[in-house]
Amino acid sequence: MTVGLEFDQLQSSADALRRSISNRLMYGVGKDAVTARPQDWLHAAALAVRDRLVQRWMVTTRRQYDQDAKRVYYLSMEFLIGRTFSNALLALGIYDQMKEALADVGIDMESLIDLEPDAALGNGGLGRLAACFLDSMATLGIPGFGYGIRYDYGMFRQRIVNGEQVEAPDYWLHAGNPWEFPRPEVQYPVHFGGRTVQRDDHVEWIDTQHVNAMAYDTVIPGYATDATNTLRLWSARADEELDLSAFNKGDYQGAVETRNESENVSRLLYPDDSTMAGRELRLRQEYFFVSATMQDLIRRYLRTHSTFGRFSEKVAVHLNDTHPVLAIPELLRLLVDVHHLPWAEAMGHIRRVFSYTNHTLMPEALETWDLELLARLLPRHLQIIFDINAAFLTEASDQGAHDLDLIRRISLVDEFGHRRVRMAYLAIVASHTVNGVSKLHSQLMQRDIFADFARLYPERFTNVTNGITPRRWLAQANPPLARLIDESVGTNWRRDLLELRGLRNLRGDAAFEAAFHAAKRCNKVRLVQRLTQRTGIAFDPDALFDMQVKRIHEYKRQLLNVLHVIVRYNRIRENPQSDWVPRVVLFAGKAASAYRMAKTIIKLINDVAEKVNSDPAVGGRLKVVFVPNYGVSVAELMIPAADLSEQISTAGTEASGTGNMKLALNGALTIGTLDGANIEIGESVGPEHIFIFGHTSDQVDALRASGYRPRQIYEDNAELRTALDQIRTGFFSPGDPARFLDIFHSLVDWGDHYLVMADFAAFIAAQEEVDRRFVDVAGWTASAIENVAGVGQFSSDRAISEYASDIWRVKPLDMG
Ligand code: 26V
Repeated sequence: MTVGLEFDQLQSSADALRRSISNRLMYGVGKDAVTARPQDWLHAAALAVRDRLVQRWMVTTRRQYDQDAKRVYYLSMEFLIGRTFSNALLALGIYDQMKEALADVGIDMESLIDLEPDAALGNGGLGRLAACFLDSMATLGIPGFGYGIRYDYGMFRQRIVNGEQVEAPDYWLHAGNPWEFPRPEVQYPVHFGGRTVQRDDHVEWIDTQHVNAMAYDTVIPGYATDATNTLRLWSARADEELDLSAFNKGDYQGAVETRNESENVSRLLYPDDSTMAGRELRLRQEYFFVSATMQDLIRRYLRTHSTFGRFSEKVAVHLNDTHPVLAIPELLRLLVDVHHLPWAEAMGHIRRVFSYTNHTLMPEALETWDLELLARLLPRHLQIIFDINAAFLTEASDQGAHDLDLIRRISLVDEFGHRRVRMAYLAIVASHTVNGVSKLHSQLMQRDIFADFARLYPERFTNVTNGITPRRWLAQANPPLARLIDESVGTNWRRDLLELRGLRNLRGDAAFEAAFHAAKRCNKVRLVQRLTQRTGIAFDPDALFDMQVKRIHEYKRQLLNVLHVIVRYNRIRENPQSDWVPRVVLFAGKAASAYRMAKTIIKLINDVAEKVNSDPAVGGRLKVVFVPNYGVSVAELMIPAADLSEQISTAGTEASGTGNMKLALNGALTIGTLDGANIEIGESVGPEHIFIFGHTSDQVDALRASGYRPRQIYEDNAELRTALDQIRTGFFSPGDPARFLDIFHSLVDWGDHYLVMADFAAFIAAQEEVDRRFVDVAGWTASAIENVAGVGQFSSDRAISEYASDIWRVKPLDMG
């Protein structure tokens, strides 16, 4: 006789939450109210929230099985989740109740929120996009799984010491992670090395070494729905058997070392988003997580199906850039070598399940892997890649591509110099759909880097413009504006961001404009307070807050922004009596640790800041602030406070940008080039409400083709020359006058690859226009409102709906 399990039905009143927190503190954390530290309260409160998520999670999982739903596997090396606590509270609709419950026991919730470490398992845009997409998939009820790596060390913490970036390890798990469920029962071996042998009817991969991938699951709540999804991250565990043999030989120390070494594969996130470094450990990471994922996906499929006949009806696998592209040869290997499917049938499944998003046109960031490294680490996969290539090149020839030069260009193996596999080409050849992330990017992708493939398979290429989740980037980050919008057009914008269009009906409503302005000011005051606490710098909340927040990269042109700052500084000093519009120019962003120029740019920003901020002649009318340790939480603090959003990449380089969307949604006006999604943002908000300047991508091409001469611009433009000479001669670095010589030379003498000089004059003119517009408070506020009202289409819900219907062909789960 057994008795069924009985659960408490968890309620969401403040009383019920207080009871849950007390129980979790006592029985989960092992503390009482006397001994509990703030971290313990946070942990207990997080567990109380998690319990409520789990209820929904079970419901969703059950429905997925009952409905035999098609599932999306979103494979990404990066998930930049940030904090989970308030996000989950808002999703569950228990924010106020939790605040009350904690207040009842004498705890201030806002201060607890700040104790949670960011899950910073990503570099920048690509990783944050994956996190926004998880949020939208759950909210829309799309049965989706995020799959990635549970790095012990996430994105490094950035400190600024003497104006320079100093990196510190981010051991984000130090206090434990209340959001994850370890699944020691879900482990798969991942093999490396060894050799292949041809048996009668199949190939065997033998003499390998292996490490186990163990699953950790995190619940991803949908907003205001019972639907939830799972983020499954893999952590490396050495195999017990493996070290037994070493122990038996009496080599205890050796055994522990081997163990550690094999577990290194999930140790750290590579903090480089600029160059393809080609490190063996990185390749191991890529294979490690896709191998475990493909094994997991097959197991899940076979639990409810006895053959692979309906595989592609039930499975969609999405590759977030090429980093997980080894999933293709791995799935082929599993289907052919392990499950003994004929090659042609397996290849058919592959082509129906995979899709791939490209996120960059920069040649140095396109992945290629050395053939010899692949042969050593993954010999069977290299064979499979060769086989795919042979079949593909034959097919291409059959389609009339007899041109030897063309065949060489499209081959998956780059034969020029050291032979390398071009991972993007492998992704294209094996996927049914390839997309770019903004209209311009998708066009350029087809015209330039993938031109030959776009001619061969035009139907394969498409665009899905990126989006951001309004839950985190407006509801959570900007409470004053969210409240105002609720009062004006209702609360449903959280689920349908196009409803923000309703704000246009309030055009000319002076009371609404005043309230909007007040909300912005409130965010600016909050930012000033927090930065003054943290950095000691004080500044005026009524100044124009001009923000460039993103990774530091030459193509993003923080240098162009700095040049404007210097010119403005020089103008103020020359004309101190004039009516200067007060400005605070804020920068934030990390530089890849090996990217010398990016680090020098950070130092320049800080040296300029020191000079400008301490000059009494400026009288506080210009301030420069570098906010350290940019990440999701710092972004949530900064973005709502921006008046002006700097999106000034060289046209044709920024695939989409998503910070541009976040800033516009929070009522900042964009100053930007016609690049990435800026173009679509401009179309949506209207040309009067955005400051567009500079060369278009076609003009960039033409200028480069006609022989670009930056030194000429230097010689012709006196203000620019002065600014550059100040940089060159140590005006900002008197103790080390040669510090910025490379910056000077890269712009003036070494080709200025990103056309900073060519866009300088137009940028300064656009900034002058910004000043003129900002002094008209009502006019500026009206434009800011038009920005909020106009960017509804940049919701990640819209993006995910497009992926779901046009690429993955999945439907939302029926939640009854
Ligand atoms: C690049 C690389 C290069 C080689 C190996 C390691 C590694 C890791 C990360 C990256 C990231 C570069 C790609 C990226 O983040 N692209 C950004 O994607 C955003 C989302 O689509 C988009 O908005 C940005 O414009 C684009 O730069």
